[in-house]
Amino acid sequence: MDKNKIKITIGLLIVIVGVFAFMNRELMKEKGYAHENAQVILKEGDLEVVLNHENIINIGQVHFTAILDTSTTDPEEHTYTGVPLKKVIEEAGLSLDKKEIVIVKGVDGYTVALSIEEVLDEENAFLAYAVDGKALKPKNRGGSGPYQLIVRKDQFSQRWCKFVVEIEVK
Ligand SMILES: Nc1nc2c(c(=O)[nH]1)N[C@H]1C(S)=C(S)[C@@H](COP(=O)(O)O)O[C@H]1N2
Ligand SMILES: [Mo]
Repeated sequence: MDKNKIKITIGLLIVIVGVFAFMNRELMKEKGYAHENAQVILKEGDLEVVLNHENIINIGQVHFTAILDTSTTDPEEHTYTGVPLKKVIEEAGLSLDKKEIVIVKGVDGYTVALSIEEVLDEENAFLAYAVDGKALKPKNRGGSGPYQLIVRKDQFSQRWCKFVVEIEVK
């Protein structure tokens, strides 16, 4: 091969690698991808930060009890494992300063809004990934995970967003 051909080949390879890196970045921001890969997308304005399971575990897990009460089950206490929602937002480098609400979305489009006061209360709003010592399974395996918002102080669990893929501060 002459020098020009080598240069063109190297140039093409760089472009291809760049395109794949870009496509991968876009894919990471996609909700279905996040759900399948136990990632959560955090948003503040135009800023998007993706946290993976390792990032979330590294925040420092806590165990807490909460009473699950759905339309089909009687109230029952469970022990959940997870991290305070406030710390997830901090881990992503986002600020709650001068914000009004935090919007949590599930992969099915279910959306729950929390006030900043609720999020600042580290005994109330959690991002859970296990219940009674078992990992929360994703939607296609009949679970409510891999992440579920738990709002302990809510009497009913309709605001406990299952399959969390996105958290936006506004
Ligand atoms: N992502 C998501 N989270 C959700 C829901 C939902 O449809 N999608 N339903 C809510 C309601 S109304 C209840 S009562 C609880 C428990 O619902 P389940 O009994 O269907 O699990 O989850 C809440 N979280
Ligand atoms: Mo419900």
